[in-house]
Amino acid sequence: GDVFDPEETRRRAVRVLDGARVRTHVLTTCVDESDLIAQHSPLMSPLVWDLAHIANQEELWLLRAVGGREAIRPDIDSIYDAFEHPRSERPMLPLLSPGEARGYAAEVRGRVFDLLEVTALHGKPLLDAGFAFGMIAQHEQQHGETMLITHQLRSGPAALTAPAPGPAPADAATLPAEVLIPGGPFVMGTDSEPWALDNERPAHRVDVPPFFLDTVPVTCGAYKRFIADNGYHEPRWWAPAGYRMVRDQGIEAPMSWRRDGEGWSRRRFGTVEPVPDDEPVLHVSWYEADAYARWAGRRLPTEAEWEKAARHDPDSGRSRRFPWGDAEPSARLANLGQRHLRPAPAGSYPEGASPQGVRQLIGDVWEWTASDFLPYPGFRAFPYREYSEVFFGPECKVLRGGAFSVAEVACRGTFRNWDYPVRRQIFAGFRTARDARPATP
Ligand code: AVJ
Ligand code: FE
Repeated sequence: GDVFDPEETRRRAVRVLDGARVRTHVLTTCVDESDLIAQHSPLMSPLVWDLAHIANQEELWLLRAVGGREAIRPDIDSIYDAFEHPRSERPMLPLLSPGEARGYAAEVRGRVFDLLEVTALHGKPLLDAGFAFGMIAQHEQQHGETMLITHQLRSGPAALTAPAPGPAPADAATLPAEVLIPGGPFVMGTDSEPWALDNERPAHRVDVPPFFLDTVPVTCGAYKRFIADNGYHEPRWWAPAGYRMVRDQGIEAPMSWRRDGEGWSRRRFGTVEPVPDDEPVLHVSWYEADAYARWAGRRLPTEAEWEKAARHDPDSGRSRRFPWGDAEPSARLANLGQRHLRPAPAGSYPEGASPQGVRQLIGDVWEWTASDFLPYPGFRAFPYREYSEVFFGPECKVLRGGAFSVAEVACRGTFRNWDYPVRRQIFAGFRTARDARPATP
């Protein structure tokens, strides 16, 4: 890898912390104060809770844990501890007002930049290669995504704007439906990515049998055929708990879709539009993704299959950081960073394709995998059990690849996201796979 350069790491820390704060600012100033303290959905916190929680985590980890500084606001720690209060109850807490929360966040950030200048970025695991600063930038950006979900669920006129992604490239219509990922071992996870979080570690070899993977994510057009084929009413396609969920809740389509004459429309960020056939499907639960795949005669890829397709370079035998290689993402390679408020058409980003030609593995939509969220062999919780470890088990399914809503600092080929299989408000879609070897009779 690169020789570690502390000055370059400091500049990068400033850049990613600034970038996160610019986004937080956009998400918390585009609506008025009453919208910041309102609860737009029982699934989400008031936006002003996220804002002060971002600042409180930054104070806890950077000023107190790294810097050894005395607490600025020890009195509010429990209000902003995500494990003490479920989201639905957060509006009733004695929250900081929007003005107080902004002032607190600015105060913490000013002291963090002072600390960054005088802190050696090595010697302690929290400081190595500036890890804690990278972790806190990723945390703020993860809450940026959470706040974007709140904006999607909020009713009322549009508050956010962004240009639409470009049309699909000319070859999108002629891409093969699936590609073969040859069998064999690859290195999953990482020991070398300096800001990788605990659940991405350690690197370990995994043998993956050959399989076929969809070239692009499943589109709204394809998903409409599943709906039209009565897919939501055929129990044979569904995990039993998933079928109970869709029947009990009367679910007939992805979240935010509405029947519109013969077709479908959807509400997104305060506007209503026809559902575009060529866009990756969004706002489906794991149960819906799993049922669609079975209907299509296929299955969801495992997490190891997904990562092998996204990282393994057959020429060198190495696992790379991204499908296109080791270079940082850019606007030509992937739809990340809330540059757009939607996924790009299926087949977009040919320059970001994997060696086998799989497109849009990074960005656009989170991709549900078949896998439970489990620790890698040799996992060690770091720096706190509540980031990953308390979620390990069969209750959570892994999502990979990031979405248009995900910041570049919080996205890489090893990054693991997870959620409950009923969850629909997240920016999740999927692609399907099948075994390359015929099943033995
Ligand atoms: C990794 C997205 C599941 O938002 O629940 C934010 C990230 N952890 N604050 C979440 C997180 C603590 C986490 N996810
Ligand atoms: Fe958090």
